[in-house]
Amino acid sequence: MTAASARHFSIAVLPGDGIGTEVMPPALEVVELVASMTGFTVSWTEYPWSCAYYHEHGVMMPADGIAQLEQHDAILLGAVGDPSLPDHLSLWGLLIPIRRAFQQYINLRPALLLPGVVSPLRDTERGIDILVVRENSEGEYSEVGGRVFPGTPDELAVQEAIFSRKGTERAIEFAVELARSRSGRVVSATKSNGIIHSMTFWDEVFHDVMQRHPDIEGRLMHVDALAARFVSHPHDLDVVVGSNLFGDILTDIGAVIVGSMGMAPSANLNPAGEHPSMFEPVHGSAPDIAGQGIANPIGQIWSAAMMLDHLGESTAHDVIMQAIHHVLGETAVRTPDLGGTSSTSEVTAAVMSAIRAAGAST
Ligand code: GGG
Repeated sequence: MTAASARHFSIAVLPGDGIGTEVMPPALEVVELVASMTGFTVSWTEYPWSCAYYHEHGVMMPADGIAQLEQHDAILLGAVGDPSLPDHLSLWGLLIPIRRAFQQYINLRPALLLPGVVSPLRDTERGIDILVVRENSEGEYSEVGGRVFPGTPDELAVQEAIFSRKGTERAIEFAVELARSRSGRVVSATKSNGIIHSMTFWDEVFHDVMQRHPDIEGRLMHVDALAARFVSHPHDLDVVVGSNLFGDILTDIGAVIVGSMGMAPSANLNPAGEHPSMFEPVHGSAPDIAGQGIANPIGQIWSAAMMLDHLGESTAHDVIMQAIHHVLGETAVRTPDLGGTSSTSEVTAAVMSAIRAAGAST
């Protein structure tokens, strides 16, 4: 990573596949606008690494891909995956190597119900504002294991999950610090009744961390009960911390209860700032709607706003978020996933116009 000169940022752009290539231009357009309004500059370097790239080159990114990305202050990613390639090849060929090489051990995923958005849940009067901290570098996402007797009736597969004290502790510590700035409560997702080695270890580390923070209320919940709680009592939840797999599953629930997978943002953070962090919507490449111009750009725009906040441009972040609030809360402009009829470009235009209007009135 280069030393970011004052208020200029070099950003690596990986649109990826499917709707990733459709929602990325809106996010760049929005960032350019807030940059010009709030006084910073951005240079974009686009990398075509994707399933299409794989079909041409046999790899998701070149051998020096990580070194190329390291030159940038942050990475903005769209979506990766295509039916023409098994998902584990695209995920392990691009996203996971980036997360691990850059020690992006926190995946921060907000589930926030915005005004004007209809949740599938009946009772949302008390709001939904959950922040999930997903451990992002180890856990169940592991290449340790293998197959024995392939292609025979005795075939078997072994998949090991890896939980280190360091990796578990730093994810829980991160969640505790977040909780301190919010409700003071953390719920930890476990399943130690069934998964008796790694999850009892996770619980033990959670207890150890909580002992160091007596001001924070910590609670362990089995992930099945917690998943149900996301649906039955989302207003009771604030900061939730979970392993790589549990965090991934809980955040899909989080995304749909606040209206749509198309809106959920995420940040893959290297908290020490030694390497670039990566920002991407929770949604995938959605081949079913790709090419129709109806993908919701808000997840990508919101992810870009999280990137700006991470880079220290909190005013720009707030301007974007206010514009999103305005479009959803005050207008009927929304894509079909939110029950509307607007296109990707109409939603983008509405966000841009709300940003301009906010700029004109200050
Ligand atoms: N924008 C997110 C995306 O493309 N995700 C693809 C995927 O398979 N992600 C799995 C994961 O985040 O663990």
